[in-house]
Amino acid sequence: MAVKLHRCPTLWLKGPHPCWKVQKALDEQGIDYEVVRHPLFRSRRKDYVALTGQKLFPAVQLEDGRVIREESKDLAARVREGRLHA
Ligand SMILES: N[C@@H](CCC(=O)N[C@@H](CS)C(=O)NCC(=O)O)C(=O)O
Repeated sequence: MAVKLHRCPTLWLKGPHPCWKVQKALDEQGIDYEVVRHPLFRSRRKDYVALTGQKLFPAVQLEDGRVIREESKDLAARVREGRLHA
């Protein structure tokens, strides 16, 4: 089973976009992941809020179900530094 990247649905937004920053780090590290796209409208984001306890994207869910939601720059650094499962 792969880790899950929970993110917004705007897959075409790149550059400094928070979800893209983390997705790019996963790609660069060759980490196998599944993208879970959540609704852009906050009122329709109940599953994501229940999972993470907050509304902002992105978050990474590990194989054991643990969810990591940090500032995207910190999450990207965690991925790059091999601390995703630490
Ligand atoms: N400073 C935060 C910003 C997170 C953020 O704004 N994420 C956007 C990604 S699309 C988001 O959740 N937008 C939807 C919203 O604000 O409801 C980070 O870098 O993690």
